Amino acid sequence: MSDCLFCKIAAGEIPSAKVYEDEVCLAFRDIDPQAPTHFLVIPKAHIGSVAEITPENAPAIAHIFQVIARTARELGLDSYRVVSNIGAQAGQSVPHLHFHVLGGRDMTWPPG
Ligand code: DGP
Repeated sequence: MSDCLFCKIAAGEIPSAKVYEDEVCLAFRDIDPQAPTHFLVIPKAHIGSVAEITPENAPAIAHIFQVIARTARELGLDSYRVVSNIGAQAGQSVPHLHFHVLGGRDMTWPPG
């Protein structure tokens, strides 16, 4: 999508602090980190949110979770949280599917 922030980051049109990249997805550090380690993993193809996961794009999502596990391990995390906000009420501010990966501090539950 031409006016999508994360599509532009995926295409390299807007710079990001990349921690992993392949043909399917990109992982980069969140601009407003909420934990000592906080990165986002996005599909390069535009998907609006978890609510738009389908049988057709599900292989990319499975791949992204493998990337999350491997990248978290490589960044030294052995305990971390994976979050995806869906819709404005849940706090989604960028309408391109992204998984937050947060670690390096104690977490509370339930999230606010
Ligand atoms: P959410 O609120 O769940 O949609 O998360 C969006 C996240 O994206 C938020 O934690 C801040 C981050 N973010 C927004 N704009 C940029 C940007 O231009 N670069 C980077 N690296 N992160 C961004």
